[in-house]
Amino acid sequence: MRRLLFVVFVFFGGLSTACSGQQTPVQTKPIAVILDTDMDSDVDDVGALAMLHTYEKVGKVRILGVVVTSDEQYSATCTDAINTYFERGDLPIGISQKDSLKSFSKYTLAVSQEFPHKLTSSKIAENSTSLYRRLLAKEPDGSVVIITIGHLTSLSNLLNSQPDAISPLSGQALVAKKVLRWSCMGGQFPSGKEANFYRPDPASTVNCLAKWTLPVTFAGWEVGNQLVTGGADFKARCKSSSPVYRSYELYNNFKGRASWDQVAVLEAVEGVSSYFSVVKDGHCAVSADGSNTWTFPANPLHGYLAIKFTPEAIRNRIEELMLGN
Ligand SMILES: [Ca+2]
Repeated sequence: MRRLLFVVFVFFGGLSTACSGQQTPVQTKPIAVILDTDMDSDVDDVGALAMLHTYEKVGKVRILGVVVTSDEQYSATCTDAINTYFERGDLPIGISQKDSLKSFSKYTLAVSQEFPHKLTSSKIAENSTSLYRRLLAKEPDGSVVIITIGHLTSLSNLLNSQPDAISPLSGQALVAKKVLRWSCMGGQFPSGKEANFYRPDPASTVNCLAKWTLPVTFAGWEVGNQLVTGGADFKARCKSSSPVYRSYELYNNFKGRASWDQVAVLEAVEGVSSYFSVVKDGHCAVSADGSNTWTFPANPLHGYLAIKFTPEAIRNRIEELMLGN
């Protein structure tokens, strides 16, 4: 469940001007992607992962692995089952924690039980820091796109990591060398308090933003919240044998859900394209409690998304990609 504790809209006297002139670069080879997900309480993570698999099938993406940042007991096995359904059961999965796991998701246990996969338990999955480092170390410099659609504990741990047998570089240096950019579902813009930033680990958000030295685009809560997907139309078009279908069925029986996480994937792969504009006139400042504000001075590396095209067109595009037919 996503809760918005409070919403404080701060208007900077015309300073938050959307820049609409950005062009999506011509893509010549698949984008190497690491997805960092909290696939547990909400279901949009399922839609986002399905989108990535669809992109991979058409050659737009090469998924390197999935980081599961969650304390949900069946989050990693559910992720493995979805990957397996999309014929990528070979994808490595890293987890943020093995202890104090809980079972609170409406769909991860059922998907884990009903769909084949190899990972038998979260407890035997690789540590997320190790996986991040291993995947980054073997990729070409400046090539990897990180997409976070959950809280930032694993990314923060990566940035804090020290040289090891995998790489002589610190986590921060390894990221600076190997990563191209970060697409982050998090925050509310221009100001607010959003779950990925404040719950359960706001210090990780502060740390990530302090140590991030590359381009980052924020898909704020207010964008995906306008884009409800996974409803009755989706049910009619999705294969009932799909774990995506099953997850949305179990979550709320196809009443639909906001597409917070799918927006980050859409932007990460297709760029700003015709769907969004990017506000670039400030930077995202995060407080210790995880609340955030878009403020001066401008940091050219920071931007946040605003809807430019019609929400209906974006919804349709997201659902097409979620279907993966
Ligand atoms: Ca999520």
